Amino acid sequence: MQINAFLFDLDGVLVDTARFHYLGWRRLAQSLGFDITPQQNEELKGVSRMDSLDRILDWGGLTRSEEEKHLLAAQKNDWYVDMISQMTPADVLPGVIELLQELQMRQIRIGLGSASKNAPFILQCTGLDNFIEAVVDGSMVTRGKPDPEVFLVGARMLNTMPAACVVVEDAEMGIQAARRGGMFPVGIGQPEDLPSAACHFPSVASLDLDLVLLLAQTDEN
Ligand code: B16
Ligand code: MG
Repeated sequence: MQINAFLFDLDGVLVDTARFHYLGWRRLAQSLGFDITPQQNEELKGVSRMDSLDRILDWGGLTRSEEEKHLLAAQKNDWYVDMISQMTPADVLPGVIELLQELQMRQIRIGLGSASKNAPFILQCTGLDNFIEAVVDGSMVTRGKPDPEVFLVGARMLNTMPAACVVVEDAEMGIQAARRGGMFPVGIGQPEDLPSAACHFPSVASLDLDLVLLLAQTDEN
């Protein structure tokens, strides 16, 4: 199948916002009397805001009512938005602009499938909104990754068949979402962290576009 669209995850692929999520969640945990480690933060990659909070409260051995949880999540998000509002085009990860330009030259359409409700704001701060035709963020879907909804909606917005899409993701749950949606999943990171990916690259800067297109176009899954 001819590939005619790429759907990108945001955090960990186009920009590094994981460090800001960590600072926000850590501050929240500390305000509740415990701490979270960088390893625990890794487990929150690609996980929605409320699901992240549930995991964190669990790690701290705490339970909170739904109303309290919404207040805690809003507090963390206020701190997080303060940090991401300082982002500029310089915060786009290496190799990303070059890849997006190359895709545009080859007339391959570009979409975003992110769990983050802040995705449109981050795209605007970093200038990435100039490249991305279809944005699907956490406020537009009801089921989080590994459900394929976020990518299926993106494919539909781009008028593309799922089998004609490549998904670029840094989280195993996102890779699984792409697989379930019938798309070709490219992992950014280490193979041991992304066992379901069809191929891997350590970073977007090292992604070999010709190789990905060759593999995706001959993929029989
Ligand atoms: P927000 P992605 C995800 O973004 C992050 O990886 C994850 O850590 C975060 O909790 C989630 O977005 C929700 O973000 O609180 O801004 O709505 O990797 O799917 O682009
Ligand atoms: Mg991610």
